[in-house]
Amino acid sequence: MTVQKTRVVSLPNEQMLSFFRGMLRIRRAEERIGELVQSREVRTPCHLSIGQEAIPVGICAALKPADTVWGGHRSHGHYLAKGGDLNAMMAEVFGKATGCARGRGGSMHLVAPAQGVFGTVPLVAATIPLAVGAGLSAKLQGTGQVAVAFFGDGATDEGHFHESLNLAALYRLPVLFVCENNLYSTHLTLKERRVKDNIVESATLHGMAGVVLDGNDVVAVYQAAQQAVHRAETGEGPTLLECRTYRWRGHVGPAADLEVGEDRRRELDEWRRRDPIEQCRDLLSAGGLSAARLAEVSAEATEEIEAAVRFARQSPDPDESQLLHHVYAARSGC
Ligand SMILES: Cc1ncc(C[n+]2csc(CCOP(=O)(O)OP(=O)(O)O)c2C)c(N)n1
Ligand SMILES: [Mg+2]
Repeated sequence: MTVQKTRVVSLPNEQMLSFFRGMLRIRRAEERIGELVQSREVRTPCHLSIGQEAIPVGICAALKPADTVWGGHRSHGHYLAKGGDLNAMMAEVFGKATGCARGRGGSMHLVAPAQGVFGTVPLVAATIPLAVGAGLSAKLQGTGQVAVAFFGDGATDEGHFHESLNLAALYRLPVLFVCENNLYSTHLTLKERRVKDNIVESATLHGMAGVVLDGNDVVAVYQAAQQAVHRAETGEGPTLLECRTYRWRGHVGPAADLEVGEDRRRELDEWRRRDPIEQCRDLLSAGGLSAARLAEVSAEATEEIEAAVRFARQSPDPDESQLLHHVYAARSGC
């Protein structure tokens, strides 16, 4: 398995700063959610993507507003990077009526249709075929939209991952399959689930482009996404991007799951040294951005998160009388 180096040109500081800001917002939001789960103020199960922020930020930076993204149980980053409203996400996590799913979904059911987030769904691999459906619709209607399926390495163990790749390749659909390979599916390592560390080879088998990336390098992810979007938009069809990364927290909740697997502590030390946000900060410093400006951006992110927590706390609970609303589609005349 060879990790492709795609960083060929340096990007303008403004672009790097927007990556830094985007990743920091996700990190701070999830750190805060972790604290709120720990104190039991938030009761929804929360799967944190701390350590993996470069993937949603790098991919979504290459998308147009009308493009769609489809995520799973660990999707705060996908929702925020595609432009989902932070207040509405925080309120959803609190189960409030102002939440993006009216407080009915919690952390694992985020939705922002106006920003192209049509639903994150915790059934592992379930949104991969939905992204293919969105790609098919875009192609048939000639909208020029691209669909992105974000999923974990665990999702590639499911049959419909392969069915989806096959269909998308056959019809040359404008789809990006983004595998966030954090080396674990709950507590099972990749080695315990596969004979070979070769997820990317599924691309060749199904007849599409495939590439392995350093998923902690936001510039590499962005540049690979740009190339994949170009392929999608010019009728060359789908791409599989296997982004190697690591989640710092446990499978669910704020703890680090240090008791899981023999190597977790060593791996965590190693991957913390490859922090995507710190790498981006180093590039910005090297590009001449002052420590004061970086501190300012960091303080802004913290303040924005705190404002979202205040918004969520002050929001009303869903009204009990509405419990059965939005359960079934309303048909006229019924
Ligand atoms: C169809 C299905 N099977 C099992 C589960 C239980 N489950 C939830 S998350 C998860 C692991 C997913 O691992 P991966 O796809 O690698 O994503 P990660 O959690 O690492 O981000 C499992 C098995 C589920 N939600 N849906
Ligand atoms: Mg995983």
